[in-house]
Amino acid sequence: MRDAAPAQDNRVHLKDYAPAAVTVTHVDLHFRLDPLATRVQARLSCERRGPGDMVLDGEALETITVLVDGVDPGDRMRIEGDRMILTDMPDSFLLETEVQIAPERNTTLTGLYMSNGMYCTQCEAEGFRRITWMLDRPDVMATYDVEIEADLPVLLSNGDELQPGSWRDPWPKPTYLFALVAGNLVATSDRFTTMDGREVALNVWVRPGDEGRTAYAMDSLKRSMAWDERVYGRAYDLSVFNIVAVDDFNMGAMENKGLNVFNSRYVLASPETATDADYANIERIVAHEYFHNWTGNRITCRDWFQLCLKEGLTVFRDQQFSQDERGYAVQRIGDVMNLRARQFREDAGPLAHPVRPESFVEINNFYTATVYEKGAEVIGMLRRLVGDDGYAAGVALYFERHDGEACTIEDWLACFEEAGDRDLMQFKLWYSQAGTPRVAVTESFNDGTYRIDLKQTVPDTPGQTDKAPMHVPLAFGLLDREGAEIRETEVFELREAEASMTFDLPERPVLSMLRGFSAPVILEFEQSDADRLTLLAHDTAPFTLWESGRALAKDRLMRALTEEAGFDAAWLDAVAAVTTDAEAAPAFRALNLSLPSEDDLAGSLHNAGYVPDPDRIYAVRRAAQLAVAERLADDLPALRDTMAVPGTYDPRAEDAGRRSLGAALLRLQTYLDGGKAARVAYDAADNMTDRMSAFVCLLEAGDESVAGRFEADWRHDRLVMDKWFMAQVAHAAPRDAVGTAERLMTHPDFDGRNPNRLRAVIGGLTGGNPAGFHAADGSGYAFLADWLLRVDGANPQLSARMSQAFDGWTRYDADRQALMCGALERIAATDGLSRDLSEMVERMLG
Ligand code: B3K
Ligand code: ZN
Repeated sequence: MRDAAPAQDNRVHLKDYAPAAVTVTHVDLHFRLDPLATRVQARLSCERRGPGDMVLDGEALETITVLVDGVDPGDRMRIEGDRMILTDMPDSFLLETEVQIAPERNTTLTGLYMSNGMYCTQCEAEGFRRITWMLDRPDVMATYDVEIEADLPVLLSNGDELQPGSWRDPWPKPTYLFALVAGNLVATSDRFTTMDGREVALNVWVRPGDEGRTAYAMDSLKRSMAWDERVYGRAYDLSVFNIVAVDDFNMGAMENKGLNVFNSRYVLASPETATDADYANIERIVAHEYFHNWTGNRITCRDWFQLCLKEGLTVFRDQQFSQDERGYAVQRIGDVMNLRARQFREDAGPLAHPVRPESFVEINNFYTATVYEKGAEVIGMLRRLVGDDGYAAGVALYFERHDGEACTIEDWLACFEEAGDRDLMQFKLWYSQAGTPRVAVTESFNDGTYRIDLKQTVPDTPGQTDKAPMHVPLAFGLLDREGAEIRETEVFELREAEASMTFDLPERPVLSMLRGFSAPVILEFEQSDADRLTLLAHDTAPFTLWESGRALAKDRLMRALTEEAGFDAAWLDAVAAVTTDAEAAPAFRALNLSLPSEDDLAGSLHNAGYVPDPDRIYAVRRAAQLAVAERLADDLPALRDTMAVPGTYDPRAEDAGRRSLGAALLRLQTYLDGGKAARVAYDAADNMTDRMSAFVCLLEAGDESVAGRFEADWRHDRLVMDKWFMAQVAHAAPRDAVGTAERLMTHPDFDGRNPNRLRAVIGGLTGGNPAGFHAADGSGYAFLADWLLRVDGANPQLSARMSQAFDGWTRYDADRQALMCGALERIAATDGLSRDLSEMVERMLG
């Protein structure tokens, strides 16, 4: 695949894809584990598929032997940097290699590494080449036999266990799904019987002492397995499914065949240590990784440009699962909030890229909100266009036709064109055109004719201008002035740059547009307050109902920021009405109370032609919260009482919803009483959700002792302490945020090598405290740049990921731009920068 790229260009291009000349059909691996001198013997069964050399990948390997069919290949083998080139190979041969690696010295957390005395692997995207010589590319799918030799009680790999330490994976898989775990681990075990009657042993492996916190992960796994059978007709296909919790992990989790490796924060939960949000994340991520078994593992990606084929689809599936398990409305609203916060931001800045990128320097930089979350929205649009039956038929055809293959987006779409009998040519632009389309909506009513005019534009993004109109499914409905629905949801397919719809009606209706957030677009629609209030009170579609309240709030905040307008009684009354509406679900009422974030407001101001001032955004947002608190003052104590959840803690969505509204009300109360109620709540809390809610209120209220008390109670627990580190930075007053982060990094429990801990402090600042990060003196930027450089040598994936905090730099005033640009240039000028971080910095500098 790389051979076709010009020699001096380190970019990989989609257009250069070519299948390997020689492929590997079976892999035999023997590991003799040792922290500094692990020996890996590999026997690769190789078969020619076309003319040319065999080019294997290897990184940081000490090569001991290379044999072809048992003999030294002599000058038919050469090693050039990270590649081994074998020339004049026969049509079929056995390649045997032995290498030595040092997992303990591997700080990158890819390949084989050690975490707390445990051996573990992370091979996606290109980590396998750090274990042994191999064709480390997803279109080479092989069966594996693995033997592990080590003086450790638990030795795990993919597939079924033949005898202790010996594993066979009968399903052909690419290298990135390989996994090995060895250590002193204990399992929580259970069983699942598949719909075709096969018994599957389920294990959640953790370090001794953590076994009391695995129940929810196991329960989530069983529900995921049942859901995939019920909804997609997909059953599990091995005799065992293992999940392992690892403390040092670069991301959330990894779907290795039959052996999922998880960041321990997405496995371990008990009521005392985990919040409702943690439980929801565990459920979602366990489901996501499990669902990959079909969408990703059985059918994988031909090349890394097709990453959204597995990730967009699997996110879509985990979102469907969470909707079924937790309720559609709240889940969908949460998913859209997340999409807007992360993907819309990405799409609006220098890192914008298509759902299927066309080139990369380091593929790990493309595990993005665009590939994942926008990729999932594209699947949702596809389903809306082909209908539920068309979607079911298309997916069934995909599984039937491509099982065991490495596929492309074209393969996927062809299934829907055939099964749904639709032309998806224009729809395919969603995969290639970056940027969030804008759809402007105007309406008019004349002589019994109601008319909606629609106009779409797709903004320029790096490397892309003059884009073609997209195929946008717009779900909408109409209400009459009293709020009764007069037209149920229908879908208008916007395909041109401009289009209109007309309706014969006795009076002007109220338009409920973009129901269910049917397309990932920015709607430019200046709807009247009266219409928004009607929708907020009566819309039958929960997403647009919430969105109307959101639009009212956003409008107030934007006017306060740009015109110094105050907060009017009509809006405050509307907020109060939803908050006190005993008929509405508490989780929904809590969502309605959460104002647009500081980052959202900064982006919106920038889009509207203003220069955002982070301090002012912080102050105005607080003023809005205070106004809401004052409006609700009389109701707050009684309302909070009604949200108390009786009985023992249960993470179920209904209880979590009550706790989330209770927490939102406590935040408002804290504005009025300076933390009095929060102090009582902190002392009374019998679960981590309530404790954290009160904790952040007290931090914001400036309580001087609560951090010390929290630390004394929880210092022994690393996952709880991550929350402690993060909350103090995120909820510090902006002027103290950088100082707090600096101070915490000298705390004895701070460990800059542990991604969770590092992300807690750095993310607490860059994501959690925007006004602090954007301190006018540039101290936040200097702090981030220093840390990125410090981390980059050890863990490039982590530094590259965290650097994204700089991607909004062009939004700000000239002084801040100069400071951020200076920080990026300082990074760029540093010698020995990783490929990962240098690509990110170059893209951000443009
Ligand atoms: N597939 C992995 C992500 C791998 C990231 C590599 N940098 C987790 C997931 O999406 O399920
Ligand atoms: Zn995934």
